[in-house]
Amino acid sequence: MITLHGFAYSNYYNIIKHVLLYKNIPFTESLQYGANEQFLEISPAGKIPAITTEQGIHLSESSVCCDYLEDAYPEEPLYPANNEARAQVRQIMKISELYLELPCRRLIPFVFTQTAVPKVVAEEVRNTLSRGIEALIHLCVFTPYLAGSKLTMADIYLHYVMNVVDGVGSSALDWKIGDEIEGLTEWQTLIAGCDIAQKISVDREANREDFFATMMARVNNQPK
Ligand SMILES: N[C@@H](CCC(=O)N[C@@H](CS)C(=O)NCC(=O)O)C(=O)O
Repeated sequence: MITLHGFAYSNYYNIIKHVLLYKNIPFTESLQYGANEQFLEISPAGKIPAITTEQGIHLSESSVCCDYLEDAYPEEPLYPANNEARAQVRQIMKISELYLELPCRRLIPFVFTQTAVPKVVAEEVRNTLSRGIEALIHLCVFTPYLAGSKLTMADIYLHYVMNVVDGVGSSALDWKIGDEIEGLTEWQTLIAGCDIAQKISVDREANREDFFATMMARVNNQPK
């Protein structure tokens, strides 16, 4: 059986978890907050999430894990069959990560410590986000899913990216980023309403306290 390593408060973890549940792939969850030598055997860059396959191979990087799961478990496909359409789905995923998720992540330390974001950082993040927003306006069709009438990996990916955009970016920059993309709010409601997203949201909330206690202990350099 596949093992999913990480913690339920992580949006990257939840991307993989959503794919596993959508494809009905049996898996177990192994709670892991990283930052220890042993975990590097599983995830060489120490990043959450990682999976261990049924064959005992460890894989990290969420988009790599997504592609592995699609290749190894092609039932309930999450990419279109056509090469160009597949690449377009991956394009949305890549843009979501590089130009929405990652710039918003730069703001996490400021939100976490409740300190003001330096102007130069806010400006840089805003500029990068603006490019991501323009790209998504150009690429997403919302009919009703991002790439057409069928749910794809891009829908799962962007849904969890938006956790960080809404939870960190919008509050730190005082900017409702999602509102810039027509159709995004309705799409978010659609995805958030599905059974899998609801279950993941419940599991995420259940992990909130432990996650923040672990992070605080780390910031204060104390064992938890
Ligand atoms: N590119 C990685 C990013 C994963 C990532 O940043 N995960 C966070 C948790 S949500 C993490 O491991 N943070 C701890 C660290 O960077 O040391 C992926 O797609 O899986």
